[in-house]
Amino acid sequence: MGQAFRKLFDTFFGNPEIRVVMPGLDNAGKTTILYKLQLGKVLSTIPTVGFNVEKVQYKNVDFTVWDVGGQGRHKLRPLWKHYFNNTDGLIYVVDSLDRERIDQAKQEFQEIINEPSMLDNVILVFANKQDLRGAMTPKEVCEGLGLFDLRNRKWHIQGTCALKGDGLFEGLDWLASTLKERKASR
Ligand SMILES: Nc1nc2c(ncn2[C@@H]2O[C@H](COP(=O)(O)OP(=O)(O)O)[C@@H](O)[C@H]2O)c(=O)[nH]1
Ligand SMILES: [Mg+2]
Repeated sequence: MGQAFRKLFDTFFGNPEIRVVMPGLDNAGKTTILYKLQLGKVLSTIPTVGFNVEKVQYKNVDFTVWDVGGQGRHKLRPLWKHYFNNTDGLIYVVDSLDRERIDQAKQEFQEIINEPSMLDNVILVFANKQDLRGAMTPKEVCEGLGLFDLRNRKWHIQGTCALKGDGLFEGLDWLASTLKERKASR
């Protein structure tokens, strides 16, 4: 699996640097995804109390992952805002089984994509935990996040099962080719 991802990155994400941020509520499956990609060593840092950041770097591709929402979100937000600067792609990870927190997931998502530095970003949503009975379908997650209402944004949703790795490749493939197209048209 890791080899397939590395090959994808080699083929699609050319130079210069590509920066991808992957926020989401806790328990969405972000850390699982990061390890599943097997791109390299996952470096974990805690720049401040209650704020855990994980990073993986593979050649010129840089992934940064952290939890949003929950307690202290207003206090922490200014700390992670700078992670959005100079990013090329946003991957927002949702626990599709967590119907109770879909509104909170939406609120965070909408705030993130409306950050001034994120307005030009390509948006990939992973509707994760599709293997679980009772999980929201990708379409339901779309509705839950308000994706259908977005105007002038390039977005895509992908159902995934991070535990098995299902859907991750397809989603990243979309992200890679979309970024490539965009680069070519500029
Ligand atoms: N059934 C199932 N469980 C998952 C999936 N992805 C993650 N998990 C589980 O969900 C929990 C939270 O995952 P984690 O990666 O730590 O979430 P994070 O807080 O977003 O980093 C863990 O127990 C994972 O094993 C999935 O696709 N299916
Ligand atoms: Mg985690």
